[in-house]
Amino acid sequence: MMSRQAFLCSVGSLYLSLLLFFSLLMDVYARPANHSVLKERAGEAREENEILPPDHLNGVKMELDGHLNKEFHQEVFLGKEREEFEEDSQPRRNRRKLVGIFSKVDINNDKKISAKEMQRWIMEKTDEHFQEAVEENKMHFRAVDPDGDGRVSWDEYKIKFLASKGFNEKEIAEKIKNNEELKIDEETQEVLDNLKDRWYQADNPPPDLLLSEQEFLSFLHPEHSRGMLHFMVQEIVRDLDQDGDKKLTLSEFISLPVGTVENQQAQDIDDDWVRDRRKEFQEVIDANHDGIVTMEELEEYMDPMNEHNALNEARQMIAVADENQNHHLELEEILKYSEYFTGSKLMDYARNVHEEF
Ligand SMILES: [Ca+2]
Ligand SMILES: [Ca+2]
Ligand SMILES: [Ca+2]
Ligand SMILES: [Ca+2]
Repeated sequence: MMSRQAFLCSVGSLYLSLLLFFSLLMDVYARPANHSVLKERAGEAREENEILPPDHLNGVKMELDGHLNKEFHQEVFLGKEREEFEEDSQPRRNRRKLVGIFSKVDINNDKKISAKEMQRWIMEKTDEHFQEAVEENKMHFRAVDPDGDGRVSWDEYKIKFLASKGFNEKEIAEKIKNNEELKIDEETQEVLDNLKDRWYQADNPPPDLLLSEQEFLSFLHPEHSRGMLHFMVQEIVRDLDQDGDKKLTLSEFISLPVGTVENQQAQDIDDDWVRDRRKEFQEVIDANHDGIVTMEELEEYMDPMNEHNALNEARQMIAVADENQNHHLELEEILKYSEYFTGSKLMDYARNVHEEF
């Protein structure tokens, strides 16, 4: 078993050192508030070092650190176009894009979106995220396989990883070649151990610890490989499980570290955090509603290719904006709830609604 700290290490040593820093200062930030700060930093760190497995996976409902993916429904609604909505704050253009998406989702062209149509769309967008991951992986693989023989050894990866942590790449390579001891701090060592576990998991038989481009994709993006998805769920349960029975109760799923909430503002953020998690646990993740989330249930929940989940998600998305209660989404409803679907508001949604038709 790996300790909670060791698990956090897998997100990046930056996370851990900041956590330590905050606790030393007896800071008043609550966990979610803390987390957003840390996540930003982790994001920055990732840009510098894209060979590390990301915490956040587009189109997957939970992050590696056990947090719910807040952007999930926008990711599966917009697919690759999500970035365009983020960059482009012009309501007219966003509106036009949204109208375009609407007509693509509405396959039978009856001017309303059914749950089935939305489900099919979600599956399509999920695949889009995966194809993106495949493309990005080509790039990242080239970075770890400079000699281009299509195989990366654990040692080669380890050298790249340590170099990204500020170690001298040549020195480290030389020491590994000569089997000399590396002086690595405990924190970095824990991250390394965790990465090595994952490396073993991603390595298909025969276990030679050499990863091909395909295996490296499983290493960075476990969400599309059954075995890796299983491994990822084990890691998450290990982090949240308090009594070691490898299952999660509601209280394990919503518990906050003791003493992290010290002011009202932080308390409010935490209340939201707890409420969202309770709802997700009871209504979605615990599929048989027996009050316990098993690894199997969590794995089903996190599987991006699960059509049943996609249909659920489709129904939820429709329910949010279905003002006339016909279990379908009309264009007006989508435009009115643009912020929910795209993350950006359309101030003039009603004014020109019929312009395009
Ligand atoms: Ca339709
Ligand atoms: Ca438990
Ligand atoms: Ca259950
Ligand atoms: Ca409707």
